[in-house]
Amino acid sequence: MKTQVAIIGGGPAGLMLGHSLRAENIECVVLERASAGYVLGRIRAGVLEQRTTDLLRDLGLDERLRKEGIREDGFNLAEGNRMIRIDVADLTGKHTTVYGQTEITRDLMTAAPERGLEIFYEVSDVALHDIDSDAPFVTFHKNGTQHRVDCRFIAGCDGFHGAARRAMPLPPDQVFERRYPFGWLGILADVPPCHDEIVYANHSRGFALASKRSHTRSRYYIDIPLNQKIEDWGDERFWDELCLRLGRDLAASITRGPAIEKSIAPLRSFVCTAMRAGSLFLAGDAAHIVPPTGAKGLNLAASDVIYLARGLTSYFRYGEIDQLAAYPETALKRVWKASRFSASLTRLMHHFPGDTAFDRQMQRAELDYIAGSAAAQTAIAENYVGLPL
Ligand code: RFL
Ligand code: PHB
Repeated sequence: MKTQVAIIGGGPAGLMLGHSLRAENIECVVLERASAGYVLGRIRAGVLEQRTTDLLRDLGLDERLRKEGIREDGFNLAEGNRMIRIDVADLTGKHTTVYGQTEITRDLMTAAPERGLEIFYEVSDVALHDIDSDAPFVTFHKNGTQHRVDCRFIAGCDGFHGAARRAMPLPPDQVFERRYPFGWLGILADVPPCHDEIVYANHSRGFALASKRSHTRSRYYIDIPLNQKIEDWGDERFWDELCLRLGRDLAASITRGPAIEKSIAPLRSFVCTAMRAGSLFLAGDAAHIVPPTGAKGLNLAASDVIYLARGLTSYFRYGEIDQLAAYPETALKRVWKASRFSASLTRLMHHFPGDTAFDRQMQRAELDYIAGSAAAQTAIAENYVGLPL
């Protein structure tokens, strides 16, 4: 088959890009390794920056988001029994929205047929060819048959473990990485949230996060060492530990219930500054990973998509390559700032093995400073709500 843009990966980045291109009448196909059900079963992001919800509004894909998304005007940093509220709305004039990544993905999948966005699920052996030329192509298998997609550009939206980045020549000086010595153990439970806004907690026992998906569905995380497994964490052990880490007052508001999902996500900061090689462009987690502290990953995927769709539109509509050529530089500015914010919030709210009493005092002093400084709170709020494009 022949198309203008072959998109590899049908997660949020691939689907948002596909819809953005179809809105400009650009032909594209999406190739996704997993089944639609599997993609929807992955519980991940929950907090959307205003720029991300604006993108979905501009695409006319926010009907359910407007009804079911929960507006959040602030969030909290907790330490022991003290809570520092960051009044995001007051400090920035903007807000975030709680709406699950699963729900966005479902909305984008549902609207695909009516917008002429073709998605091939359960494809295997995706391989990229001739990316150095103006006529690259992608091959893949589906139901035992090999297919070939000829195109002008390939968009690698296939996440951190995908095929696209591996198809690029990657000099070591274009890869930047930090691995963290812990992961987040997350559970989803059909119980009312313990607080009406998100709480990030730094307790002497470790990190905890209280979030939600709706007024009746909670999402909680604690950090655990990388050598621990899900089987080590029965529901009751998780709830006990969460209550200890969130402090007395929040613990009193926690409703326990069976976990309907439980997973571990290792934390990593990763930036591949080669976001383009010839006719191949990377977007979303394929190009960068941030630790989830600060909720930037999905939002960065959305901003990449906005920049990349603009560049591709300018190329296909006016034959201009400049905006597309500037994509890596433009996108990376935002990526590095979000990486900095996520890494610094991770440092502030977690205990690292080997931390000394001095390191602990530094965290306390920083939290004290934030508690008493409108300037510090503004800096956090503007990063959390999303820096301008
Ligand atoms: P995805 O979601 O990984 O999608 C990539 C898709 O590509 C497919 N794929 C392939 N398809 C074809 N051929 C191949 N060879 C392929 N290899 C892979 C995969 O099956 C998949 O469907 O990347 P994308 O689209 O770039 O989206 C990125 C986001 O998923 C990610 O950044 C966020 O989930 C990060 N994140 C959060 N981001 C936020 O903005 N706010 C949050 O509150 C937030 N919370 C989180 C998070 C990530 C977490 N984990 C699990 C890492 C919380 C957690 C716990
Ligand atoms: C979530 O609701 O899953 C969530 C919220 C905030 C984060 C990360 C994840 O920083």
